[in-house]
Amino acid sequence: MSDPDAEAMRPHPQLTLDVITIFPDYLAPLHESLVGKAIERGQLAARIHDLRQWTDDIHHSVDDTPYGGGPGMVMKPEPWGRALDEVAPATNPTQPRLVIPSPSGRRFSATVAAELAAEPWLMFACGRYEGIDARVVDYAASRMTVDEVSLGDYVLCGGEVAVLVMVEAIARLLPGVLGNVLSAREDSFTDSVDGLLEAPAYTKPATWRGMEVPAVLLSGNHGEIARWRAAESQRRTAQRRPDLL
Ligand code: JD8
Repeated sequence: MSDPDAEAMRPHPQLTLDVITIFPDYLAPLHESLVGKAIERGQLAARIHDLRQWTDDIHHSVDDTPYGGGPGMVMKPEPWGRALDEVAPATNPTQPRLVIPSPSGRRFSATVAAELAAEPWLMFACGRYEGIDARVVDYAASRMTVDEVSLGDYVLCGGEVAVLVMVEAIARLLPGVLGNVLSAREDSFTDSVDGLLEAPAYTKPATWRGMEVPAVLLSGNHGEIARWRAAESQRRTAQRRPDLL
């Protein structure tokens, strides 16, 4: 983007993301596919920061042994404090919402994704090891809204993958990010529609390895197709996810 006119024509991003991590390369997938296209179009700004730039010792240490003993290491508070202060200066009246992936956080869902998609600025703090010194959350919360968010009840090694998941779920809710504006609303789990699983999808050829596409989908009868899909949604949900009914 070296053309100054093209730069001037670039729209302001609908959402700015700052991600702080000791593995910036882990976030490279953000530049692919739908999220990458949103960045190219200027709808989304994503800045990935290496936490080690805010270390002050020769070894660029980000972790230390836990007070009280126990296994593993804990992320030191000082680099995190400097990172927060530089990315979102305390004197700035505009503050991001801080999302900290954590197995003890509030469970991520379509509702949380929609809440985060409504914000102009999100900062993600990716922990590793046994997590981040707990005082960092309190320090950040004195200045900005902080959410600890969990993907689910299984153990990851750090917050990076959780950020990839959350950003993909958030970005597709931004107006104009998906090619088709309708498809975001109608997808499974948007909880806005009816909270059912989708009917199965088919494309050409109509016969493949002896298997036919359901005839109703080839009928051109849109009323009947809609009824068939609604019934399939109901049937599949009852079979696979009865908890949703
Ligand atoms: C952040 C460090 C690993 C956490 C010891 C090994 C989310 N659904 C989820 N499961 N796990 C995480 C998650 C795990 C993380 C970190 C998120 C930072 N770890 C640690 C404490 C116990 N393990 C997650 N979102």
